Amino acid sequence: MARKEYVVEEVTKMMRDHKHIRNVGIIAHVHHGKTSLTDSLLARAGLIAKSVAGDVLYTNYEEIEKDRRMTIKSAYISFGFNYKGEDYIINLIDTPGHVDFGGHVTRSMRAIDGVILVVDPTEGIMPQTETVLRQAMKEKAKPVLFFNKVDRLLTELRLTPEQTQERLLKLINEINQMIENYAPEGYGEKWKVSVEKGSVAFGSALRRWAISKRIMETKNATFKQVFDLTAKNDLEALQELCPIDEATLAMVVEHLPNPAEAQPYRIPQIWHGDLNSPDGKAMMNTDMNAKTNVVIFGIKYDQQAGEVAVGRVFSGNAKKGTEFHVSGKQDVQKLQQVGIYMGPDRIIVDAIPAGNIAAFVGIKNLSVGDTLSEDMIEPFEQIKHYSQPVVTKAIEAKDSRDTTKLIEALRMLTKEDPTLRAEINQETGEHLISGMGELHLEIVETKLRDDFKVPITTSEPIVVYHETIERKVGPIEGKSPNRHSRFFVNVEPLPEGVQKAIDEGTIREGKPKGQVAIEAMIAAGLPRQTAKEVEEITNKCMLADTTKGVQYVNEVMELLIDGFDEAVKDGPLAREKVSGVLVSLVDATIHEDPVHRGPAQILPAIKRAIYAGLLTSGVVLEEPKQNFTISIPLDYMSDVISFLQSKRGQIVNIEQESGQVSILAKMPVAEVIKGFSNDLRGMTQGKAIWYQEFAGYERMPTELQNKVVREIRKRKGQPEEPPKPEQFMD
Ligand SMILES: Nc1nc2c(ncn2[C@@H]2O[C@H](COP(=O)(O)OP(=O)(O)OP(=O)(O)O)[C@@H](O)[C@H]2O)c(=O)[nH]1
Ligand SMILES: [Mg+2]
Repeated sequence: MARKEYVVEEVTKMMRDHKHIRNVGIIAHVHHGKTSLTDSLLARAGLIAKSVAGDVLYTNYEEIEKDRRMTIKSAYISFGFNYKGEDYIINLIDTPGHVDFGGHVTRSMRAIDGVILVVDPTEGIMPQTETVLRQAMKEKAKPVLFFNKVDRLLTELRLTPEQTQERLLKLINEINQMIENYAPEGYGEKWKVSVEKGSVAFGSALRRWAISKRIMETKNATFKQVFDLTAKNDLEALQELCPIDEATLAMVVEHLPNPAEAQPYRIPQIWHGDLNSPDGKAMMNTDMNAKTNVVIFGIKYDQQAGEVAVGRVFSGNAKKGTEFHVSGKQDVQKLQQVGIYMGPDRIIVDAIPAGNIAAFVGIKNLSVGDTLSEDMIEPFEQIKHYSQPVVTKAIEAKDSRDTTKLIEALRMLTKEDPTLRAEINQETGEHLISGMGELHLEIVETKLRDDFKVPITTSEPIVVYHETIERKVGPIEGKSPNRHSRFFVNVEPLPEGVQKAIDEGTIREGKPKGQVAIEAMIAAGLPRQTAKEVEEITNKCMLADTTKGVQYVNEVMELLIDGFDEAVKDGPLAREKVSGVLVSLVDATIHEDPVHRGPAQILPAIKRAIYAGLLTSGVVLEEPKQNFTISIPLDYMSDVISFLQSKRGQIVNIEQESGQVSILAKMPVAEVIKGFSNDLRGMTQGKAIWYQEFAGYERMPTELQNKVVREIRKRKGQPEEPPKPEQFMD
């Protein structure tokens, strides 16, 4: 039997034994060595040869990942191993580190109970280190720490043993500080990592060694020996003394919880149904003999099977023929197949019991975050992505006969990756794709060309702006085309705290459901009365109905919501999305005859009122910003700072350490999407290393706004002059 089949057999045998299961994610800043570390675990399971671990980068199996030497998607792999004489299985997720693919990390955190946080101590704690750790904490996934590339401290930085120890201890303190800050209440202290407890390991995934409490105890290894062997460059002896798989697995087995330990505290965090109901109890107890409940956290397209969903089974036993409701919907669908992932391959198995991660085939129209349940249960909390699309490109099939193929490909890609958006510009008919950054879109273009075989042309990148207001106005009137119905609205900025709560997912978009939703709005700073009146939340905008006793308001509410949704998706200034606005309906007269108050009357009426309100208040554009952390030799500092300032950058911090400078600057995305990288590389002779991450939206300088608005309008086939409020008021 091939090794892989043997591993599958081992895994399926073990899947019912909760104590011996670990669901683990590997997370880190880009390139800190997650995939290299994954290799060492796969080598232990016999899936790859020990001699090539750290080189083959098995979970980077897509062509595009090999070409670019980076991970761009999460890879799932289940394998068995023996530790201290007992058999275990790990359902492992190797996540990408680049910020453009951060959505994969967010989604994966739903599936796992613990993480290995990988940190390269030469670079230290980088922006993504903090972001991914925070996401793990939010889903109550417990961390252990792996310092990778420790060889660099010794051979590149040539640190003495004392300096090495000092640097590592300082980093451990900083990470524990972050754990304390971000851990769910009651877990800060418990989840701190420590060398003495054995939840920290130091090593090199590339050179296949690591030292930890376990290695010190079982092999009598010391740091001194590690230093001596590194100095002698005796890698073989080092690997023999400090086996990396043993060090890593010991942390995973000893410190990360098994599913039966984790589910009792994770379920209340991610599922808000009744914990005392039969399904609630089943999930709290990881009961594999109860009804089956699953959360889908990934969708993949497969040549043979089509749409394959990847999910975590929280209770029951998922098998062929199980009938599922999707996210609380009435109708049921039959599961056709379950399987486990082994990196690129999906292997069909008979059943997947509670506490494991599995692949599901045959349930149609699933989206990431959906709940599959045998009973109709309250769906799991939405999976909230933190970043927002900031760059758009227009995209066209070179041959118009490929247009249908292009649309289908985009549909699949946006399903797989909910952080990618694809839209059609109704005026110009062009397809627009929006993503987290340039790399994100570049990967999509490559996939369209290479995987879907659609030759395409694309535009230059375009920035995604928002429209918002800074003062309250109203009541402003909007009339229906037949003039029989009128709506009066106030528009005002939505309080900061409320916007933040929507960003963070504590307030959910859509129609607020129940007292919990109202309390969340109040806690975020919305007055109690307003919170009770909110009818809809879209694009970080709210519609509240403050009217009392106005006839027929309830009858037309669904239409008002549709009109509001349309208005905020397509703002009046530049037809960009409106963000951060509270629209309150304060009065209305509505025609008594339903024939005269259909969609053709009500939608334009409420839209006109909202547009007139926004324009009267003075709509402003907000532009996306990114924080850049740029590391350069000291000599280039003043040139780089002037360059950043010439691009409207704001220098936030400058740190110096042994001839290197690290500059933190907040940059407008508009200034960095064209030629910025080449310029920065050129002026530093290729010595600059930088990372960027989303830093939110900020108001554009007034002197630039006018020009930008005209450019956007022109591009969208609109008259260049933005409309006046009166145009919507007559
Ligand atoms: N010196 C040294 N280099 C390492 C070590 N581990 C990994 N690398 C190198 O670091 C680079 C990134 O390694 P990966 O394992 O791909 O890192 P990653 O975190 O998976 O990267 P992304 O998934 O793209 O974020 C590769 O060139 C590796 O060879 C190590 O222990 N020492
Ligand atoms: Mg990787």
